[in-house]
Amino acid sequence: RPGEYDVEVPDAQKLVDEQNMVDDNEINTEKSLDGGDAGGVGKGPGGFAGGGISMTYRSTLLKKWRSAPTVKEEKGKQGELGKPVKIPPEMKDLMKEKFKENQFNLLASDMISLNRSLTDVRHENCKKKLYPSKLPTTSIVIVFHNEAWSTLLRTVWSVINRSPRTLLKEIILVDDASERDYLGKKLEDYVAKLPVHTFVLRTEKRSGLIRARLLGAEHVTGEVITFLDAHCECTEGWLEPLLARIVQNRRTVVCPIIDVISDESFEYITASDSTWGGFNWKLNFRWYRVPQREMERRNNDRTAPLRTPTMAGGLFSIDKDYFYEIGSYDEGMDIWGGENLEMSFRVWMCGGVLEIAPCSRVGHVFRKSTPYTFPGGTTEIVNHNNARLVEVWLDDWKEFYYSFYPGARKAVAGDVSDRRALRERLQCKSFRWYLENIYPESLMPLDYYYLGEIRNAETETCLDTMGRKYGEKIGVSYCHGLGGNQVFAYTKRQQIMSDDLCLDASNAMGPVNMVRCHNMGGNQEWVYDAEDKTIRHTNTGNCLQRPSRSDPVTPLLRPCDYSKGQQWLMESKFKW
Ligand code: LR7
Ligand code: MN
Repeated sequence: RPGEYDVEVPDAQKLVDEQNMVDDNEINTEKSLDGGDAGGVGKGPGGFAGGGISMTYRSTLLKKWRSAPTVKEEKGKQGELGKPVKIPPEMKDLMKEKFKENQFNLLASDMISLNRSLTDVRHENCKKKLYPSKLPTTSIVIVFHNEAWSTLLRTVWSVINRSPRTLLKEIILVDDASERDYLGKKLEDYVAKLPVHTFVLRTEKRSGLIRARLLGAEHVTGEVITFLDAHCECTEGWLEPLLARIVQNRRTVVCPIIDVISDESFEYITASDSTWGGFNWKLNFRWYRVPQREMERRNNDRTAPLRTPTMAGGLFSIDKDYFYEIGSYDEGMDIWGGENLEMSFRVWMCGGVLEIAPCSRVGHVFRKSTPYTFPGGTTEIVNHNNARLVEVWLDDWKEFYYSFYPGARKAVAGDVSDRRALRERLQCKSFRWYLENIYPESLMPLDYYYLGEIRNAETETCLDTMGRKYGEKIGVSYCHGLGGNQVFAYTKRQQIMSDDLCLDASNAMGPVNMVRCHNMGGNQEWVYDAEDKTIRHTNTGNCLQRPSRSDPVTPLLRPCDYSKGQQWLMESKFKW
C-alpha cells in the first residue's frame, strides 16, 4: 500500500523469531537491533531519529526473559487461575448492595487473593519469544478516584509479581480526590512496605483522569511511562513486549491486548487478538475486526505487533521524553473521555506509531456504567472534551460529530490555541492523511458529497434511522432539524450512511434496510441524481419512494417514475 507508513521499520521480532530455535538463555546476534530504528516512521518532528531510548538500547543481546509462571495457585481460594467467583446464595443480597459502590461485584473481588494466580493466556509462540536483554526501565502510573481496595491493590500486586524487577522503576498511584478513608493513610502505610518502590500522590481537588495522569507523569523517574487503570491484572510476560517495541522505535506508543475481567464474577476472559481500535461518528472508541490488509502486513503472524488506528486509552507504554515531545495530554480535558482518541490521532498524525503488542495481555474490569460523579454533568464534560478533540484534530470531519450531536456544537471547547499551536509546531499531518493512510476503513468516509438530512419533496418528511438497529428497516419522520437519527452521508462510494449503517436493498421492491456498511458496493450502492432528485438503487435500478398511506413511516423501493414522491432533497436545514 502507498503511504509513508511503509517506510521500513525492520521488525525486531523477526530477528527474535530467527533466534527462537536456539535454546540458550542469552543469545548474541550480530544482527542485533542495530539500524532497526530509522527514526521510526517517516521523518518525525524534532529530528529525534534514533535518539533516546532506541539509541541507548541498540545493539543488544536477545534473551528469553522468563519461563516459569511467577504466581502459584493458592488452593481453596476463590478466583484462582482466573476462574469465576461463586457467591453462595445467602450472600446474594449483600452482593447486590456492594455492587453499587463501584459498579462491579466488589464482594467477589474482595474474596479473591490480591496475588491471585492466572493462567498464561498468551499465544504459544509468545512464550518462546526473545527480547533485548537490556530493556528500558518503566514507572507504572495508576490514577484512581474512589477505587476499591482489592481491585487497586490487585493491580499493584500483579505488576509487582509479573514484571521483571530490574525493569520496574517505581509504581506511582495518583489519588484523584477520593472520598474513602482506606485510600488515605492506610494506603500510604501499605504501599510503603511493598517490595517495589511505590508511593501515593494526591490531586488537590478532583481533577479528572487526564490531569491526574499528568501529575503522575511528572514524578516518573523511569525511562518509559506505563499507564494502567486501577482495576487491572497484568499477566505473565506482559511488560517485555511493550518495552521492546519502544526500543525498536521510541516513537511507538504501545498497548497490550486488553482482556476482560468480568464485572460480575471476576473471571479472566481472553479477548480476541484480531480486533483493533476504531471510533464512530459519536466519537465513541470501539473495537473492530482487524482488516485483511493489516493481517497481511504482519505476514499473518498473530503474535506480531498490530498497528491500530486508535487505542482504548487506559493501558499503554510510552517513552517518557516522547510523551512530552508529542504533547502529553490536553490539560483542558476534564474527568473522563476524549483523551484516548486525542492521543491516538496526535500520535499518528505527528509522526508516531500506535500499536497493540499481542504478546502482552492485561485484564481490565469492564463496567456497564460509571460508578463516580462527573461534576458539571456527564454529557457536558464528555462533549467538552470531544469538542476540544475535534476542534484541534478532525479538520472538516468534525462535522460528522457535530451533525450527530448538534447540541455539542455549543459545548464550549474553551481555548484550544495551545493545542493548535502544538499541531503546527510538530508539523502534524492532516486528518485526511490519517484517514487515507492509517484508517481507510474508518466510518468517517474519506470522500463524501453530502452530509445532512434527506427530505422527501412530496411528504416533507426526512429519512430517519428511528434509532433502529442492524438489519431493520429505514424509516421517515417529521424533519426535526436536530441531526442525530436524521443525518446521512452520501459518500463517493455511493453509500447512504448513518454512522456504521448503510441503506441496503436486496429485492427490487424493497424493503430498504439498514445494514452494517461493507464498503463493497453491491446492495449498498445508490446514485443520487442532483437534477431529477432521485435516489436510484444501482443493483435493482429502482428508486427510493415516499411511504404509502397505509404505512406512512416506511419508504419504498419502486420502478423510477420521476414523480414528486421519488424526489429527495439533500440540502441541510439544521437548527444550529
Ligand atoms: O475523575 C476521574 N479520576 C480518575 O482518576 C475519573 C476516573 N479516574 C480514574 C479511574 O479511577 C480509573 O482508574 O481513571 C481511570 C479510568 O477510568 P475508568 O476506569 O472509569 O475508565 P474506563 O475504563 O471506563 O474507560 C476507558 O476510557 C477512558 C476515557 O477517558 C480512559 O482512557 C480509560 O483509561 C479507559 N480504560 C481503558 O482503556 C481500559 C479498557 C477499556 C476499554 C475499551
Ligand atoms: Mn477502567
